[in-house]
Amino acid sequence: MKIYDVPGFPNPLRVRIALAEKGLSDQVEFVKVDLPGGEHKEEAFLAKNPSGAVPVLELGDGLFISECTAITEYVDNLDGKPILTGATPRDKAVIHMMQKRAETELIDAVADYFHYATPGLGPKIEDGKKPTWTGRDAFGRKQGERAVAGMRYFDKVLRHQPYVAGEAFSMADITVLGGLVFAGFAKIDVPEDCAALMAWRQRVQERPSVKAA
Ligand SMILES: N[C@@H](CCC(=O)N[C@@H](CS)C(=O)NCC(=O)O)C(=O)O
Repeated sequence: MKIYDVPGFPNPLRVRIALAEKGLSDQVEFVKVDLPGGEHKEEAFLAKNPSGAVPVLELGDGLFISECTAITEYVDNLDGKPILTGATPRDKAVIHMMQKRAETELIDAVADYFHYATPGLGPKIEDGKKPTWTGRDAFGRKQGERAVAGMRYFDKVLRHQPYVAGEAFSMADITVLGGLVFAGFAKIDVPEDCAALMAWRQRVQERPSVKAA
C-alpha cells in the first residue's frame, strides 16, 4: 500500500493514527505531496483524487482511495476484526454518525476558516478557490465560529462518556482529534470551559498510535 500525504497535516494524521492503531504503519510506503507548491492541483495528482486533497491510498492493483473515512474503513476491515469503525450494526451506525458530526461541525469548519479567513496555504493555492466569491472572508469567519460551537458540542458529549461514540476509542475520536490539531494550526482556541474535551484530548494524545503518528 502507498499513501500520498504530508506528514503532520491534520487529515493525513487521521489515517496515520488509524494505521498505527491497526499495526499496519510499516506496511505502507508514504509518498510526500508538495501542498504549498500546488502538486495536489496538478493533473497527475487529480487523476488519483479529483478533489485535489490528501491523503490518498493506492492499493497494489492500482486502485486509488481518497477520503479519510474510506481509507480508515478499508484498513480497519482488512483483517476482518474492525476496532475503529464498529463491529455491530449499532456500533457502525453510531460511529458513522459521530464521525460525520466531527467532520461537518469541526474539522471541515476549521478547514474553511483556514482557507477562507486566513492566508491558508498561500496565494498559489488559495487564490484559485472560488475567486469570484466576494463573501469568502465572512464565510470563513462564520465557519470559525461553527468550529468553536462544534468543540462545545463534543465537550458536552464527553462529559457523559469516555469516547466520542461511547465506551470505546473509534474513528470518531480520530476525526475530533484531527479537528483540534487543525484548530491549533489555524489558531482557533478551544474554549477554556471545555474541560471534558481537553481532558479527553490529553488522554487520547497518550495513545501509542497518536504518539507514533
Ligand atoms: N475530506 C477529506 C479532506 C482532505 C483534505 O482537505 N486534506 C487537506 C490536507 S489536511 C488538503 O489536502 N488540502 C489541500 C487544499 O485544500 O488545497 C478527507 O477526509 O480526506
